[in-house]
Amino acid sequence: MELRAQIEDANYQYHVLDNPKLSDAQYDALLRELLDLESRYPELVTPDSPTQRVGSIASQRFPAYEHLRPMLSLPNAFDASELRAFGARVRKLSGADPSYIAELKIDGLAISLRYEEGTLMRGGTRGDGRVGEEVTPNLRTVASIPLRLRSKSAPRMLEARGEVYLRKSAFEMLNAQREKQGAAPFANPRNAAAGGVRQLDPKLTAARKLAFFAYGIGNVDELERIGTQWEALDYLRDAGFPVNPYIKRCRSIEDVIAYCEVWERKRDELDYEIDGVVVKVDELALQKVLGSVGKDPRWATAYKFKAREARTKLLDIIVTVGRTGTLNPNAKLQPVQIGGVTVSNATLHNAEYISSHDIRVGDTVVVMRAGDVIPRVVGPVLEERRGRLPVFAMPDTCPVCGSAVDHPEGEAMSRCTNAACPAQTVERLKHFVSRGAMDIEGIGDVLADQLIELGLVKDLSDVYRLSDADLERVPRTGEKTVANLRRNIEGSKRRGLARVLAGLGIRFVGSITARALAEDLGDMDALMNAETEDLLRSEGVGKEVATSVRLFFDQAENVQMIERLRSAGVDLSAPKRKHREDGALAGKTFVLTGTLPALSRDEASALIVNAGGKVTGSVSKKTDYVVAGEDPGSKFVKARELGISILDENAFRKLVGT
Ligand code: 3BD
Repeated sequence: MELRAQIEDANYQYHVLDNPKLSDAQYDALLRELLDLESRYPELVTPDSPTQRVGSIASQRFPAYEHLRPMLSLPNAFDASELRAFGARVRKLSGADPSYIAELKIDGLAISLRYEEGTLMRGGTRGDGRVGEEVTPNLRTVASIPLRLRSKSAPRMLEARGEVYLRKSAFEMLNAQREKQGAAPFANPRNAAAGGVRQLDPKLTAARKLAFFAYGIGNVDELERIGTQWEALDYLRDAGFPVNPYIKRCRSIEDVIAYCEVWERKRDELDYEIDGVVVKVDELALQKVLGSVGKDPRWATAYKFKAREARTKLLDIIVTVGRTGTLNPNAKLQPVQIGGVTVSNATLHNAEYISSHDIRVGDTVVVMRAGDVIPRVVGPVLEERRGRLPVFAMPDTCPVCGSAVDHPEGEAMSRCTNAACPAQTVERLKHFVSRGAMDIEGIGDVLADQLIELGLVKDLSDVYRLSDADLERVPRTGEKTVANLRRNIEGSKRRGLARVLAGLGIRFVGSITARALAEDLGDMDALMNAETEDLLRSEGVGKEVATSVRLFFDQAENVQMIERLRSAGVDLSAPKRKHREDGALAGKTFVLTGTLPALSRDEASALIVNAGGKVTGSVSKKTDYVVAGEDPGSKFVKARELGISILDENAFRKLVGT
């Protein structure tokens, strides 16, 4: 369309060439004409229309929203010492040693909501803090924003403040949908939320499924009743606003620092992005005493989490082979610091990911390291690409064994077709001997590599056929090491069916599912002969799991390998689950998360099962207790959200009576 092209040209001349050909007024006139056209003929609106640029034209699209009181800014603190300096200044200026409120800093979009006599009348974005854009119809589509206050006696006027955000799960779905429609994916949930709030058509805002957390009051008529930030949050909660559940009252700056450390570690367990912690002096009277410098309050600060992204050069792409034969492309990077860790390797997921993101060796790439997960390449920085770089192609033979590579239609991963591929065998072996499975101390990564390389282990059962002479062939294994290994290998034969099953590496069968199957079926023969329907009766076994188990035992090589395990003397039986209805934990369901100080996961499970309880893998409304140790994961968060009892090791021991 002519008009669109004209505007885009003007944009390009202005922003890219730095050489505007149109005056601002001429540009605005063209844009207004296009906006008018598009509002009359919405079918003409395309994702690449200049009207879809968020921000550039926002000021003429929405009326002004004047905040009742200015929305302040937040000064930043980047580490513990800056937080201590903030605390020291607060103490010095106020002459008090106050309490603080620590809040998660939601990575969304700040807004104000105005309620008159309890009804939402207007809502707007922060803008410059004094005036923003009025986007009331859009904000009304946010399900968690109350349209009417729930308080019995509504104030004449209330301005609530908070953050509109998009859940990570909703963001993933939105992007998947956009990709299907051929639209460019959003870079992060915040951009998607900001774009959503500024849609011309509120139906499009509604479709984004935005959410809201309230964190403050701009103005309320009977403010005298509220003396602290804590009470303000209570007031907002009672009025029907969602308030973040992890907000904490801290007695000292050291408590605040501990809170920041915890959440910097656990931020990935939340279903929404946070980029820091907001620290506020609790007492409103003290806030007044401290006052502001310009827009910066002296009574609040934002602790900013360390960046988790960095740019560096992609030196090479190396393909490795995983336990199930998947070909995994890995990025070799120019080493770079991310969040205090040096990163020189990152995953590139699969060939499709590399091509759809147009990632090439030689590019400057953005690398992200989130929590404990493997660093990943987010994408190339195209502006920094120099010259022509080669497009990556997945090898069509296995880089380890040279066998053909299969890439099933509709699947992301390419696979080596050779089940005996040494790369797969070594990964399977490492899994088999690991702590959650046969737990053979002494066979670590190095020895496992050597056993495969020397051809001493070809399938898992060979572990039990290693002679002393075999073991002595391995470099750096002396007499004593061999004797120790012997003992550990012998000892592992008595672990029982659940551990063997977990060690086989059957797709979808982890240690908890393996235990359920082992105990329900009793021994390996029953398991190998079981129909899918028999398997489905076990806790945590659905169609996908049952099919995968059946598939494994339908393969002759697997059955032969198990027969060899049996003849080597490996115990393939399990104590049948006794129904201990009189047990102390009869009928109770447990979930384990994190590392307990003294009990292993299996020991804790055994205690539960012996007392008549059940252990499952995921938290739901049916869970009675979550036993949480050091570094608990998302299960802990879920349990808190559902209000399920959380036990530490001591409380757990008391409950089971040990
Ligand atoms: C949050 C100010 C004060 C009332 C000023 C202390 C700067 C965005 O979860 N409290 C929060 C959050 C943001 C806040 C305050 N509490 N200000 C807060 C905030 N729990 N994100 N912000 N803001 C909101 C901002 N936004 C855009 C551009 C510049 N500044």
